[in-house]
Amino acid sequence: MGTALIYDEEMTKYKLLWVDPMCKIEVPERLTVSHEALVKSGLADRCVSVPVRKATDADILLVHSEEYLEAVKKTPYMTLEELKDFTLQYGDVYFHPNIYHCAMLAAGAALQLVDSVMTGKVRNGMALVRPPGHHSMRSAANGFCVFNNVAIAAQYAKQQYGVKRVLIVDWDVHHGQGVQYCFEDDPSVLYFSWHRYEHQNFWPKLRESDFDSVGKEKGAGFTINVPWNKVEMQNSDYLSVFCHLLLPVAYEFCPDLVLVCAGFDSAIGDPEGEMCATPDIFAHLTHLLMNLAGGKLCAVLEGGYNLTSLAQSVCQTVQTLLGDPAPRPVKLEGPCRSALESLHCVRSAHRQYWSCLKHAADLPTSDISTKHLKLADEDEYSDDETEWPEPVKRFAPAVRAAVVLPDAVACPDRCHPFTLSEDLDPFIVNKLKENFLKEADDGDALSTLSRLINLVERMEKNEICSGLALVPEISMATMCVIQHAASALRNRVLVVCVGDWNVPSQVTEDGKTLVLQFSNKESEESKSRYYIPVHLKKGFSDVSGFIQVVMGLLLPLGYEYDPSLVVLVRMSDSGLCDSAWQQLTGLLQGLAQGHTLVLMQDNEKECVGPTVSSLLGNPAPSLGPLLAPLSEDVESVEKLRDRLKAEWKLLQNTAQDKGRDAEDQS
Ligand code: Q9C
Ligand code: ZN
Repeated sequence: MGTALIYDEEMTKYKLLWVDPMCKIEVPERLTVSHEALVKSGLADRCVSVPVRKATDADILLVHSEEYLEAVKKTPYMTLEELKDFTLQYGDVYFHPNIYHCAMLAAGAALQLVDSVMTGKVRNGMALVRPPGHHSMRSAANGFCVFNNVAIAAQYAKQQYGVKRVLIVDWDVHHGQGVQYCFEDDPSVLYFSWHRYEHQNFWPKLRESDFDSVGKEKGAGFTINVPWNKVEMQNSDYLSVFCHLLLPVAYEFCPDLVLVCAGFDSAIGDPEGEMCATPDIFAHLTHLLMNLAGGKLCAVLEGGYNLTSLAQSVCQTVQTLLGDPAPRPVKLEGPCRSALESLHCVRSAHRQYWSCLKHAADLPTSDISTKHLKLADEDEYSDDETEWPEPVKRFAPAVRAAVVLPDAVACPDRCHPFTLSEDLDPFIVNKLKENFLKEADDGDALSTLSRLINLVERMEKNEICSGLALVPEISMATMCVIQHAASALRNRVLVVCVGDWNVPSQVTEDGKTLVLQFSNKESEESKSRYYIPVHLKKGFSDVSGFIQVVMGLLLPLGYEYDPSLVVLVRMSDSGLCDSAWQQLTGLLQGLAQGHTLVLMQDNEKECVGPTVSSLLGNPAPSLGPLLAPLSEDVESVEKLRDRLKAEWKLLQNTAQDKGRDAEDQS
């Protein structure tokens, strides 16, 4: 199952023919540099190249009016003066004799992408298109957009394939008001957008881009707007919104298809956005969406006006769609105060619509000013003052998943049966014997532990991406791996334990190991920053409680801790269903460059297949629309978040979390 790449040089063949400072940034090179970067990096070659097609009139009419289509159809025959005049009736857009043709190809490209994904020709894909689409409305061009490519694609998917629920994630830095208008009363399309807003001072300056526009009638709750009221938002601001808002809601919604309005003007260096998120963040945003809808994800280019930042961001997105492990996230701090205020407002505006947000703090309106404030005019942004390091080259190790299995268990397809590549250092063997095998001088156990140590070392060298081991004594194996990785290799290790294991206190003393444990027993409150036990009332039979912990606690902690190895421990009889386990496994691979080592008790053989599938990068099966988590669980998780949020900044999700007189007043 591959990744489609849709591109046609034809879409570079229109440009601004007169002087207009508003439109000069929308240039043909946006497409050529993006495509060339994909070719140069070898990514284009790894994709399935799908040709564009022209959208039909019927396709366009899924979203636009007949009058508007007929009007645009005349533009190829207009003189320069007529084009200028025609342009004047719309905002921030320009026409050209060839733009109608390109706009038909852009919409058609989005439809080809939907066809390729829905028919199973590919798993996911990206369409590089011009003109962009998300600002165009039923009867109006706007913001460089002529036809609303993604809105058309969503309607088409519903009509052509009977898709019941579509999630549209608009990570472009502008509000895709055209998409919002198209679906505001439609509960089958969940539209999420974050956008530079600055209390309604930033284009398109609409009242309805604010957090309290949530959709209308049956569609109430299915429009989610996150206004950025300051510029210079960073990676952690974006990730916070994903973990504490978009992902929980998206999992509850349970889409059959995910469409991304993939604009990269939300990346650093962009003259429009003036944000500070680095191109590698798009690897994570993409990865975090790839286990929804059985992996069916279509990304369609929207904005992006700094050619360097744009090309890098496109590459990060496509490389992630191809399944290569995401890079370690760059410079994660806590979210800034303004981002927290926005997050707080959106969560509370939506708490009546989504059970995962029911517990979100009610908005104390007096505290947060989101009113329309007039800002002082600022100097023009100069993008050549902004610098950022080029993203590190990502590469997928030759071995994606290595397995250490007892002889009686067959090695699953596409896995690498792990054998010792070299004899272990006798010093290590002695230590193993001393620390773990004192009593029984068990040859089998020694061989298993030696293989585990060697596996960890080869993951550290990035020769192997992930691993799975079925072990006779899981506590011993876990301790052995942790000790070696944290002490000998001096790495940070995130241990996620599903089930009851008595975690020895020395493990979490020095900060080299962070343990998050889903335990069936209610335990005493932990005092350690590095040992986090979570107890769910009904164990794992309540999948929504589990997902709530994964999104709201585990992922933020994991991202902030930034481990170089994730050890995922599954005790026997955990009771967690396969699909939830696979979601967990899949999502965790966004951390530590995909270096996940799964340890399972040897009586969990049935779980080998599903686990390996996730380690190989296959999307996890969807969990079905989620119900409300138990209120006791919600409360206990909230208590935990409260205890930890001072030390783990990515756990913050309300305006109060920052404190009143904290450093960040800017
Ligand atoms: N400072 C897209 O990103 N406003 N469209 C330009 C110049 C229009 C953006 C103002 C921005 C349109 C798809
Ligand atoms: Zn944009």
